[in-house]
Amino acid sequence: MNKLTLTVASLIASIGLAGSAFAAGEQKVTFEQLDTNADGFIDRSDVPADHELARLFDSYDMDGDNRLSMVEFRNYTGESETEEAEE
Ligand SMILES: [Ca+2]
Ligand SMILES: [Ca+2]
Repeated sequence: MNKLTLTVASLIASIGLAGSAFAAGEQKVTFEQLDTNADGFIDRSDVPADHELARLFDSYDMDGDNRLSMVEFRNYTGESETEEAEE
């Protein structure tokens, strides 16, 4: 019986841990933070494998060049500034 209680307790503890880890992953990162080699684009290699953007990369790579420009990244962050349109 004690064993069961312990198991349940550790289960609840691990759910709590997973929950806080998930919350931390929800934090928005900036373009500069993800563009680790500072070439002005976010490549797949710039995105940490455990970041949600690694999963969503294709959906935000609008022109299919396998990298995210500032404009494409803003679609992800929800910002819709179009004042500095760089080509
Ligand atoms: Ca880059
Ligand atoms: Ca692109």
